[in-house]
Amino acid sequence: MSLANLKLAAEVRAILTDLGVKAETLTGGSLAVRSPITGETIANLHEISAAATDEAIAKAHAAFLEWRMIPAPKRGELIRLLGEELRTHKDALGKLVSIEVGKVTSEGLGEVQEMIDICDFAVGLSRQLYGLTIATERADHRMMETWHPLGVTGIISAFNFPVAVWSWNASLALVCGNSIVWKPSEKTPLTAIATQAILEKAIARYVADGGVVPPSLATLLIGGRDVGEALVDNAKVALVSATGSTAMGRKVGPKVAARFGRSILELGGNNAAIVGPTADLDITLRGVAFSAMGTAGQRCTTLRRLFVHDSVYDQLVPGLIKAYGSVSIGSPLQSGTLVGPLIDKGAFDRMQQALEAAKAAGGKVHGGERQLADEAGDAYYVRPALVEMPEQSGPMVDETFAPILYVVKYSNFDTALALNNDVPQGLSSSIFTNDMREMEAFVSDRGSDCGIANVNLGPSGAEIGGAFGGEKETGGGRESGSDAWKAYMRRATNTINYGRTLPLAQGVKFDL
Ligand code: UN1
Repeated sequence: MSLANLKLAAEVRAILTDLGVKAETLTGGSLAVRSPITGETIANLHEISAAATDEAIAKAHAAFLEWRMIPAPKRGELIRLLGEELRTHKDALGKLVSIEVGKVTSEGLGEVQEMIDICDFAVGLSRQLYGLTIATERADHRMMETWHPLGVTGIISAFNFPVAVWSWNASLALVCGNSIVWKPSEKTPLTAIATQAILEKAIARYVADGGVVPPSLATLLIGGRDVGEALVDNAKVALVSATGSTAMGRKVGPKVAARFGRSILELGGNNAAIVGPTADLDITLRGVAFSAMGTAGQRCTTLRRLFVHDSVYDQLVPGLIKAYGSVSIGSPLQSGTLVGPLIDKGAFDRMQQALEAAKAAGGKVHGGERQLADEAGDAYYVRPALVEMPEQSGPMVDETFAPILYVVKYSNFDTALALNNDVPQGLSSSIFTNDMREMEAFVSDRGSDCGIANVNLGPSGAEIGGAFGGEKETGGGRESGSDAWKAYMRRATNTINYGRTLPLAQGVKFDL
């Protein structure tokens, strides 16, 4: 079907009203929401003010004081129901992700699956918020570590994973006994409204089953930058978990730190892969293609830099250029499409600027041209670009949120490893090799300096079970699996004397 014939606004209305969202929510407001598939406006939402944000946070804090008293496994039951509701509404929410972000169908559904997975994880976690028992130096004493709910958790999410990243934070925060306040990207508020409606269904079932949920346990704030700022500055928000650009993190991090709040920052990535002489080139080609072109290059984990050993360069790179030339680009709703649109004109302009800068730095550009402009003038489809670079320089050391893969030839493994690390960002990385020494060196202390380091797969598409995040300008935060939950709780060390004397630590005497 041609892009012009899609009835996206009507589809969006149908999906949201089916989820219980009132029709008037979607019209008459100041925030115009567009679909990158056609560029058309699909809703006009009402925005909340900064003053109303502070009121909402005060209510969220009151909710926290009650929710923290509910036993953790019972809090987990709410997340179990959320996972069930997400399963029920997976197709609808996945489609909305496709319409609002431009993800191809399987990636839209994959995003919802990621939400379901983290709910399952968080349900198990609700019985595993373990603390240690620690050996003490004093007789008849016991020392232990306990974990307690922290407070209001503020979630600032980006357009590219508009709901999965919320779910990583929300499911953990709620299980940990916190209330949540969510400021989604202004580019993707509809998926947030849908998700909130799905959460409200879970809450209604929980309450019908006899559970207690304080009002304002989970608040959605649709608004602009002033709303985000109010959230960041409000001392009642104990933890701000923010996903977005490094420029955003540079503002948010110091502001939260200045009031001694906590933050989890998940910022830019400039992810690389190394292809060694022994690499399985079939797996490499597939792994590179998915992680560099998938999601139209708009994942934090997208592969942006590729270092190819000179002995396999001529076997791999022509095949990649061919894949770039033939990959199917178009409506993400159409089956068979692998690359959907960029989010907006700004993303397209930044991509073109980066390609010009790459040419100026001696790069040979394959692809990168605009597509389908005659069908939809306000939508920005591009052929992904592969750029052969003489060395790592120019725009290659910056993150451009678009499908550009810079390729550099290398001859020495240590040089490639140094290049992998020689950028300001440190999110994800990978190596394709069957050489055990290269593989182990890459994941060792002297290897990749990123939060994610993979072997024989690309840097994108992580599962929820591991901690997600990265170093340096990526911000240092960790979300999702492993022990990332600890950032959502406060830790106390308790020492208990069950004896009849008072021995002091370090042998100190204080005899009255
Ligand atoms: C992001 O791009 O912000 O690892 C998150 C991945 C996804 C999450 C990406 N599971 O690519």
